[in-house]
Amino acid sequence: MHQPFFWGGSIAAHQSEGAWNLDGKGPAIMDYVRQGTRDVPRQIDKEIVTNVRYPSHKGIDFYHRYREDIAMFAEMGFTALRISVDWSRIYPHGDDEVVNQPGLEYYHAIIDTLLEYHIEPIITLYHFELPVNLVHSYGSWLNRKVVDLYVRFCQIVMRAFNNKVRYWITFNEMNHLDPMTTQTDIFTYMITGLKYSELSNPIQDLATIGYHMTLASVRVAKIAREINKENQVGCVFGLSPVYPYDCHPDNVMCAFKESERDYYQVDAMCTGRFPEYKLSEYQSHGINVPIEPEDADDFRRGKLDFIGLNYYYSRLQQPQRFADQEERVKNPYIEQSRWGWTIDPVGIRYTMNYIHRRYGLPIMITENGLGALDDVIEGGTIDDGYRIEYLAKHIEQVKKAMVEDFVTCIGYLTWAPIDVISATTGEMRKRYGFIYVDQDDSGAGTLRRQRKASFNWFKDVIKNNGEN
Ligand code: BGP
Repeated sequence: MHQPFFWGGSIAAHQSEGAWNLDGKGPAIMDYVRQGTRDVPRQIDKEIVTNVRYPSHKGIDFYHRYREDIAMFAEMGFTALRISVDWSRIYPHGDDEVVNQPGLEYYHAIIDTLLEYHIEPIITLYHFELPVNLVHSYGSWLNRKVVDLYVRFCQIVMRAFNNKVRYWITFNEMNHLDPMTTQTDIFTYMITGLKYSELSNPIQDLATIGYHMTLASVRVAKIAREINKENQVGCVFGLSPVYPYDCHPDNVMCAFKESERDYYQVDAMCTGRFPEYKLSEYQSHGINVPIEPEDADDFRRGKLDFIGLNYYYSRLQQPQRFADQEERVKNPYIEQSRWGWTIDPVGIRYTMNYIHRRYGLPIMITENGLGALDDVIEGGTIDDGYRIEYLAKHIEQVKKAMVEDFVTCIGYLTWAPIDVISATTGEMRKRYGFIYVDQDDSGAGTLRRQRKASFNWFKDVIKNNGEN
């Protein structure tokens, strides 16, 4: 298959669409997450209550404005757009007997619009959009039945768009829930709809969830190629280097081990078997992974065709002696964004090298970008030079990885080409786009779209195939 290099961006349904209860959509886990206090992770509700803002309910109204938005992406010269298909639009409760047709029609319309502009649709099948009924009635990914229901949903979607879509992504960032690490409630919730602090046996539960999600991914990859042998299947992981605090061998070892926590699922999906080292680790803690004999075939035949890499920052290993400090120790060589995310372009080259050498698979950069406060200056311009600088430096390192280190990379997609709701904070003011959306954190605003300075800059980058 001829492999083009994709230039474009990534968005997710729950952060952009809005229309949370229109045209038969059921409630999904992110629809229960309300606007929190600034800079603090959002509250998690059990019910939808009135007089409270739920950022996903309105999103940026991509649901109604996708034509205008896609036309602007086309104007920049995008050759790919990664969107997610929200499970709760297709099966409102996750386990319904029949498909919600308006949900399928909506995604047909988006995909058709992309194809009209010769933009390749890249479809994520799970970007934190779990129907809430599957949490309440099944216990989320703790239950193997949810694997079956997810596979059924993916099958319906892959068949429905078989004539139009070749690039499928099974999951977004499932790798952040390593069972051996204490997790935050908000991250656990985003991936599973469950709260970490309420898990009865966190290590066992996260091991079960991690196994089930990995199994779901390999099963879908296997079926994708049965549906169409041209299908290219990836899974997206959030990966970054973990630098040792200093060159003391103990710290180097600790940094290595911390980094490895992100990789057991990548190993499982790329090597064709659930890794022995993880099973041994579980065994030593008395944890049982719910493996069934028939799973082996899914692992063997469900290997990935490419790895999706979400890269934002690098991390610094925290030596034990700083464990009781509230703030993490900072890397003195690297600046940070307002939200404390390090800005480290070399880290993307490092990570690309590492995963390409470890697995030998093509990489697609599926997310990279800078969350920043943007000011609209008098006259209406938005001069986001800081974003241009961030992206230019990262693209330069991607090129080095490809040209000097011989890493196979099939695309560079920014997060997010248009301002969307922030996933981790629920804020609107944490903006990533080339296109400004007029909405504030309270949900007020006209939703008018406006080109930022970075818009024309990225258009030139694409035109010049990465030179800037
Ligand atoms: C990634 C998620 C995205 C996106 C991004 C930026 O982990 O896949 O959904 O939101 O992070 O994070 P935030 O929006 O919190 O700044």
